[in-house]
Amino acid sequence: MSKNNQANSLISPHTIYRQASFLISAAKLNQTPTDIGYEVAFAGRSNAGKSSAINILCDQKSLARTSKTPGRTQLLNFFEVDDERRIVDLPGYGYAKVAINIKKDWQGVLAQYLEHRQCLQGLVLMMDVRHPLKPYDLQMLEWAKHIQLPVHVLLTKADKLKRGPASHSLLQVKKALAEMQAGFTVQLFSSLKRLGINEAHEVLNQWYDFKL
Ligand SMILES: Nc1nc2c(ncn2[C@@H]2O[C@H](COP(=O)(O)OP(=O)(O)OP(=O)(O)O)[C@@H](O)[C@H]2O)c(=O)[nH]1
Ligand SMILES: [Mg+2]
Repeated sequence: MSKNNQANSLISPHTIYRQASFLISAAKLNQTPTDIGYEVAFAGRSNAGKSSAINILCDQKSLARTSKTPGRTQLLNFFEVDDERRIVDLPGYGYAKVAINIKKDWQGVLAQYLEHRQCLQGLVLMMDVRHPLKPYDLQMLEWAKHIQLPVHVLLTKADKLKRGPASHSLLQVKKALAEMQAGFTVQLFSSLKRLGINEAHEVLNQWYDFKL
């Protein structure tokens, strides 16, 4: 029985994602894996918690590199979940201190990847729960709508807010997404407290076409 058939019939989401392993880092599009199967990309402002979210969703400590220094992830980092399914950790956008030519370069690569990648099923967009919907986030959402790319927003670092303010932020983002009429979804998430893992797995499972 192939790995995928096993995944489809027996294994829980936690077990599937736990198998994820690093595949390749790409600085240019011609370094990316062959454009087949299913990919889900993780994007968001620098320091939003993208790499931490990938680690927690895959129940691994250091699959994706995390850092206190914003702008750490400077390449498209590919992780394989199984032979057909990949996670992509994208470089954070909106980090001012990166040299302008490097910044333009990445953003060009990022834009091309998002627009032209056939196997891309959806975008997990991370925003710090304390300050969501910054101009770059709005641009990303508008653009995803334009290219008809499904988006699921993780409001990260939810542990930094009490329940009331966190719910308020969630509602605010829900409203903004509803107004966009693109079917985008949102949830609270905390890598530190392991909050929102099942909800995020459900979205990933659908995008990866896992029938669990
Ligand atoms: N309190 C708290 N801190 C978090 C959480 N997730 C990430 N962090 C911290 O936020 C910082 C940035 O996390 P990363 O996961 O490296 O963020 P990133 O979006 O991948 O950053 P870049 O790759 O630099 O764009 C690190 O110091 C993490 O420890 C969380 O859920 N709660
Ligand atoms: Mg990162």
